[in-house]
Amino acid sequence: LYTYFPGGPMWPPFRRDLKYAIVATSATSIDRATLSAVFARAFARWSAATTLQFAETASESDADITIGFYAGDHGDGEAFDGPLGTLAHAFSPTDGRFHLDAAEAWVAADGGDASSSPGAVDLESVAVHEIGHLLGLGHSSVQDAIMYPTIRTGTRKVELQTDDVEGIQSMY
Ligand code: TQI
Ligand code: CA
Ligand code: ZN
Ligand code: ZN
Repeated sequence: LYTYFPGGPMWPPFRRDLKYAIVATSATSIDRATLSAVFARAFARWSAATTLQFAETASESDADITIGFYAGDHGDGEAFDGPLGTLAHAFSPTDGRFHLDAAEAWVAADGGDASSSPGAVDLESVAVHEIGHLLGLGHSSVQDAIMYPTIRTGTRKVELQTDDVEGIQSMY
């Protein structure tokens, strides 16, 4: 079953149009257009299940959600750890920070399977999971759910499952 973050933080009812900005990309080799497309697909999966809408903005000061790639200690007390281990983290509502470990071998698949190269991590799969956290979901005990706490490397898991949909629809 799905869970919430402790205390059940959520985006308030008058905030249904959320803007996100991709603010730190110098630490990844994935090009900007590909990043925009991957994050747009990941947000679209959650907006399809709720009344929430997401739009990318170029202006960090306009953004509710900020996305960036960082290596090692990046100033928020949650240092990244190099390849594998922690892949990414997101803060609970309404903080909006979503950080990805620049040291991962990120793969931006265009709808097909993730690369099977050793240690490859599918960016869209991690994005869909972290957006769940940004919206206030904790981890699920359902193994197929997007919000389950582990994923096999080299696999792609991007479709919301019934458990994820029930979790998010209980909030939004
Ligand atoms: N990052 C953890 C995560 O997002 C951070 C974390 C650990 C956490 N404990 C938490 C977040 C408790 C909220 C509540 O789950 S991670 C996966 C998965 C990670 C893991 O790098 O381990 C994904 C990031 F589920 F696949 F294992 C994204 Cl998809
Ligand atoms: Ca790592
Ligand atoms: Zn961070
Ligand atoms: Zn998680």
